[in-house]
Amino acid sequence: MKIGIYGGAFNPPHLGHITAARTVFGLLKLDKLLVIPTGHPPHKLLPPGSPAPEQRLELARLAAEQTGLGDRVEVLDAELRREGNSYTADTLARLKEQYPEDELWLLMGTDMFLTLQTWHEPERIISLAGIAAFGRTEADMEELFSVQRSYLYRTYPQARIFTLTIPGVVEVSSTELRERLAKGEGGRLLAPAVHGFILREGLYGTKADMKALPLSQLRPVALSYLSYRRIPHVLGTEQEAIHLAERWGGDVEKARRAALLHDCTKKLNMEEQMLLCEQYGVVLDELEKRAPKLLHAKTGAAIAETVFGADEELASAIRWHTTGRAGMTLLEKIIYLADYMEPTRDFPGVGELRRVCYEDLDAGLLLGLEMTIQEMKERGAPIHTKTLEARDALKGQR
Ligand code: DGI
Ligand code: FE
Ligand code: FE
Repeated sequence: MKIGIYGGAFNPPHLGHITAARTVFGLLKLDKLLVIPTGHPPHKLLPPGSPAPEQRLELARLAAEQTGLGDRVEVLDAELRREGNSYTADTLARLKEQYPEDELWLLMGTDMFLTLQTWHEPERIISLAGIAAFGRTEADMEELFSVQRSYLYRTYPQARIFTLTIPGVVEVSSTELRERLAKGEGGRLLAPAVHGFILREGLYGTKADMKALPLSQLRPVALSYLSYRRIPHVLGTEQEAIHLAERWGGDVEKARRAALLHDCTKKLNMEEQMLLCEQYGVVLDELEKRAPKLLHAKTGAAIAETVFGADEELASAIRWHTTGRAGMTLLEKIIYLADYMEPTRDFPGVGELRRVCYEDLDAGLLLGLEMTIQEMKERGAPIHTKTLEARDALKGQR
């Protein structure tokens, strides 16, 4: 196996880190990437709003997930739990013990690469791992990298070095980024989910009011609750909800908010869902106790209300987005259908459903409900009574 090792303060992890990790992973054809956030230097007094070790770990995990590498990327918390920084040479030696048969590659940016000979035991580092250095511009590469490369090859003949330019990598220091975040800027230099976590936790001097977030902040915050693969679905639902609300005279802003939050508890497991139900007094019916997929609509509505200050109309659109119910409000219909047929959905009949929804909303809703009922029958899954009632009520109207 070829294993990449990417250490750093990641305080916070930004788009530059994510792009570099993904690019080096692809070009070196790595099999695995270990991300290692370093410990807090004990001599440094941390400014207020500095993340605690658990928060830095979560930031690194969220950022690692955004590389899209799935379970090929892993965040190690060993260094973070240690007091102060550890030497890279020691970290590599430990990893070499753990992976004796594997090829290790140490990832680093320009500044680190250019000062490698001044690190603790550079020779040991170079004997344990190849060096994968990335720069942001051609100038980094040609004028600086080549000189350093020849120097290292001369000094450490066993060195393996791979240098590359990553165009489009953002040029920002973490210090500057933290200053910008404190002023309410800099979000565009972060993956949205990472930015959302920072806002949620009020890190780096951000002071977002969770109960009154503007859409530009609600979006990253909402995305920070999702698994990486669900993000396109939720953004698609927002887009479809805008379109449907415009078509049928709904409240576009509310539709967007509901869409962004509709699956905010989806990644929680049954136990976590049940805990939320207890906490927020969510009452479950018999089927919901057995079908965990149905639970997230109710817990999502509770979170929208209590954490994000959603009103009853908005919360109710989230509450009924999975099953539907008889006598749905316009917003409930919009969210139910946007969730079902947003652009990233792909199943037989979705094209027809989209067409009908923009021609006759209730006809679209009836079609959506009937398709769900049919699918549940085929899967042999119990059908929620609310779904049957919703269909019957619509049929009775027509
Ligand atoms: O959360 P999403 O995946 O975006 O979509 P959703 O909230 O509509 O959830 C869909 C899931 O819920 C899908 O796996 C099927 C399940 N589901 C929907 N209606 C019923 C149902 N499961 C049962 N057992 N009975 C239903 O009536
Ligand atoms: Fe859902
Ligand atoms: Fe959904």
